Amino acid sequence: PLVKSNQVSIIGVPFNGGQPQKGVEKGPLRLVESGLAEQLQELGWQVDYEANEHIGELRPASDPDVMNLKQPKFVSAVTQNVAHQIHERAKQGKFVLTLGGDHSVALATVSGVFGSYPNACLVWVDAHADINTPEATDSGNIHGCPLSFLMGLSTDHPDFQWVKPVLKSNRLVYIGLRDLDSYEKKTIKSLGIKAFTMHHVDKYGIGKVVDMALDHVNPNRDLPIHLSFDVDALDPSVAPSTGTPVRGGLTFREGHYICEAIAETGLLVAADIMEVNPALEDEAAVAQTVQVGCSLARCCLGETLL
Ligand code: 5AB
Ligand code: MN
Ligand code: MN
Ligand code: MN
Repeated sequence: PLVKSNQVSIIGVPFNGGQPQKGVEKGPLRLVESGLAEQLQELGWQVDYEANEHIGELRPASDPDVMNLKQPKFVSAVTQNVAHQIHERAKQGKFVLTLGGDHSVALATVSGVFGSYPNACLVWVDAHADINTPEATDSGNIHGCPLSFLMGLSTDHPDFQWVKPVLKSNRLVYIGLRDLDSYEKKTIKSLGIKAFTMHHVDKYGIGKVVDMALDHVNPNRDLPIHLSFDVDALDPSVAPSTGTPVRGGLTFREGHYICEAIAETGLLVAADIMEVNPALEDEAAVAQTVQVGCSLARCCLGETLL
């Protein structure tokens, strides 16, 4: 395995500034309170946990929209900060497990992980493509934009000059897409980004889809892998407590299979579990979503490998 230790660094990012709904900042603590760290210890990992409970203090007094984007200074300050933290942990040879928080936090995870592993590839599991530019976004919510910054498609926004274009189009693959904006469709086609939508999951089955996805971004199975898992990739019946649910998603097993199969390569160096929102739906739905988040994380760390 590429991770040089049995150490996992859990990075909690209690942040909601990339979208309008309150509650997603409570995701990391709920995942940890439900026993995630202990569960990983039981799998043989040495676990440390950084809660980042004070990142809310990075909110500036005034944060008007800039180039359509909402709360750009808050998102930028938090993600730049956490990017450094993640880079440090990855450099120490630790597996980095980031708990969101909304998906704008991927600005931090991908910047930090690719800072340590420049030849890494990114598997993005999501109902959405999260590749809007400031010009293209209709919502202005930055959780729908991180990949455009990370790929260098948005270079002129004053608040995100720190984000380096670390991600090449042939090192990104999507699984689970089913709700794309027209600009996103055009971009995926024109850049030739490999995308396995739910249509492809139905057509080929999840086993073949993961094989094909890895064949594309990691043909010789020798590059580090970063998995960014937005729980809205799962069907809302599986993960109801999330801000932007879309019907027709991955089943419980399909979601877990992705994590298991990638863990099995021995190349996984970082995983993000994003967009769990404990303030949405009833308490049973929240408990279900939190449990699914924990079990996806455990699968990333080898739970189901023999
Ligand atoms: B998520 C939408 N494309 O830009 C936009 O949940 C949705 O991190 C973005 O995948 C969803 O607002 C962002 C309509
Ligand atoms: Mn997302
Ligand atoms: Mn999504
Ligand atoms: Mn979402």
